[in-house]
Amino acid sequence: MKTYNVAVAGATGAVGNEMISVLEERDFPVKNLVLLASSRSVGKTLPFKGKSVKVQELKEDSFKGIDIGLFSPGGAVSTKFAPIAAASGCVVIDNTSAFRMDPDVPLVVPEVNEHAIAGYKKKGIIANPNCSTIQMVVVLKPLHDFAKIKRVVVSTYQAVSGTGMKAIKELEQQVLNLYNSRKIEIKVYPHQIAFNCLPHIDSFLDNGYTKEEMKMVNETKKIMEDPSIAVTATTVRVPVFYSHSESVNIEFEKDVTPQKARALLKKAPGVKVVDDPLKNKYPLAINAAGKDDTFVGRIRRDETIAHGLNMWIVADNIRKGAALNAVQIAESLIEKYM
Ligand code: NAP
Ligand code: 3JN
Repeated sequence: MKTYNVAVAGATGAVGNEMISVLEERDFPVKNLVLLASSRSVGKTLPFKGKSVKVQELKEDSFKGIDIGLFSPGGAVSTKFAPIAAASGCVVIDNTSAFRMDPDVPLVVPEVNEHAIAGYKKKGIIANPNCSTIQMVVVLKPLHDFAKIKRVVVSTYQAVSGTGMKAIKELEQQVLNLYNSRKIEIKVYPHQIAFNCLPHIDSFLDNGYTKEEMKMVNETKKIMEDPSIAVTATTVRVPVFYSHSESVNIEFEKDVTPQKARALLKKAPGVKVVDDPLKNKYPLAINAAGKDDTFVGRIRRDETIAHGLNMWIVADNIRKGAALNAVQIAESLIEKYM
């Protein structure tokens, strides 16, 4: 079997760590694994397949001989280093927003638009969408193919792991200190996140939406290859460690009964229907954490419009929302093109 030299850039972060685990779990054909982070992490080691791998500083010459680069070092670092890596012959799969809307960079969720991977030849870069978009489009796609979606109204309930390691620690610290009647530190978010909900993810734009909300709007159109789908989003941070939940309202061009939607989604790749509310069965963040599938339930008619459904979509934001989706892209890439 052919094997590949793989680099993980941002290896010490929440996404990078999960990428290493997913490569191991899925037995990705790795010849040599190179782990890259900032100079702060030089000297650290991370486990891969029973061995300790040293973390190296990400530098311009880090990609010589590397076939595939899985990137999550933040937008500014990707903007600088992804083209450098691509110029040395490495195909970059980038988890940041740096290249997502570049028309010469495919934005891929394999269950939805795997064919778009072919476009990597233009710049040597494939973009991984935002986590909130990924879990929504794997559910929207089979419904759109059946009844054409006109409009989507989504509200998200996003876990703190979406903000990285420092936010996971901040929620832990705030919960422990509040229980012990001690002062809490507020560093990562503008407000206390423990026992709170913040309608504010990423920075605010001139139109009153946040960048996270506009990512959902624009990325959905690109991945679904249909700019006519209207999307409006409200993104909210909640005190959950792993898995994003979403309330999604969809308006279709023709009728889709809840039964038909369940039947379509039961056959959809990467989707699990959990929808038996009378037995208290619906998707939950704590059940989705650590899983690969996107879970959907509470499927019911929107009784206020002609052809509408409401549903609840949950997935592990660090796995399907980031690391797993990137490794699935890499799997398609090597199967079809390398
Ligand atoms: P994190 O836990 O804070 O980790 C950040 C990683 O980037 C660490 O490995 C860090 O290394 C590295 N890094 C930072 N500055 C660097 C530099 N100058 N040179 C090299 N490496 C550098 O964050 P995360 O949650 O893993 O997220 C990282 C990025 O992934 C985000 O900024 C975002 O763009 C993307 N992301 C995407 C999704 C998605 O929706 N698909 C979800 C979450 C995150 P050190 O440990 O050495 O500082
Ligand atoms: O907040 C979340 O739940 C997901 C966060 C994603 C994120 C965080 C910092 C920078 C991104 C992203 O993937 O869109 C970025 C970015 O690259 O813009």
